Amino acid sequence: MKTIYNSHHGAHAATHEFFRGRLVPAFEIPARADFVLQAVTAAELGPVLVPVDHGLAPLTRVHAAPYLHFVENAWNEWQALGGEGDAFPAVWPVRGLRSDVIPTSFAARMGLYSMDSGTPLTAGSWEAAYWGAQATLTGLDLLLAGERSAYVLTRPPGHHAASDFFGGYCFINNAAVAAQAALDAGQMQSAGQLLPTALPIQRVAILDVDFHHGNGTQAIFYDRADVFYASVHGDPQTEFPFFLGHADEAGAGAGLGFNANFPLPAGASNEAWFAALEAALLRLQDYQPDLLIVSLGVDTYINDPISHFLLDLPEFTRLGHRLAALRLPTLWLQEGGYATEALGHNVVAVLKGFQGASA
Ligand code: SP5
Ligand code: ZN
Repeated sequence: MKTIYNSHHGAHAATHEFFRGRLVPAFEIPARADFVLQAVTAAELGPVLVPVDHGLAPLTRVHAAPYLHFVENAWNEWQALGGEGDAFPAVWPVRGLRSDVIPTSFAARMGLYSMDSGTPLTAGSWEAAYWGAQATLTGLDLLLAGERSAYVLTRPPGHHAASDFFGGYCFINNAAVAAQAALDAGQMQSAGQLLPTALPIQRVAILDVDFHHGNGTQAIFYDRADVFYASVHGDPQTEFPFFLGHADEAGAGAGLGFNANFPLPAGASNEAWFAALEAALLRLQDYQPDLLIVSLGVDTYINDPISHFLLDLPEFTRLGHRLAALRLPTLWLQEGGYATEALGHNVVAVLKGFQGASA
């Protein structure tokens, strides 16, 4: 399996984040990807490629242009104001306040375009996130050309980012960018504007196995039938992102029936986790997707410092093995996972499990 490595990820390097009234050392740090790259190389998973630039257009298919423009320029605005250290939002347009008038104030726009104060915006956030999306699109190209799978090694992660806000360490929703680009490629193909590839895509499934619910991905496709989203995650009653991810969120309008959430209590057993996965996969297989995108967070790991599931190496291998049995072209996207030194081993266990089974 080829790895597409976002070699710009280190440009996003927060030192601290807010937690319980204090700045604590950041969890989503460059060392995460460094450890994964090391493990991928040591395990001889396959060639490691750099991203090809596909430009901004595929990002604007799922993100609002003013939002992308804001993130791209936020650091310079912050610097011009004399901002010291990383930028954090402090005020949000909650219920009853207006979000249709875009204030000129930078502080106000930080809030308008974000969901939490736990996501530092740094000098290189845009650069890292932009190239993460490009790495994602480069991985998708491999699948469109007929490869069985590819792994996108990137950070910051993406699944909490919605059409017009960042949060949960995420700025650009890579899973959404990939799903939309895959559908757009399928569309061009049926219109005869593109040479037939090995893979005509009309239906995309996104399986999100990160500990946290992918509120951004769900929201982007909530009213659509051409992308099915399924997630197994910590119950939003107690876990981030708190305000989305309940079992009764089934999609809306044309999208009704194409969203499936499987929340589990913190501390859920591995047996419960795999039972929820099976329930998600039943729904996913009913959908008969042409392409599978996996939001691969390994913060489900038993020793993750901010999450509360109990998966360990054998379970990660089992996950990979199980998903191989779906026999779908599979794009793996790196999401969360904060037990930094174990991260590479956990990811490689999943991908080796997948490869071993599909060999
Ligand atoms: C992609 C992803 O996994 N995003 C997760 C975002 C979680 N944000 C809230 C984290 C709060 C962590 N504070 C825990 C401190 C424990 N001492
Ligand atoms: Zn997570």
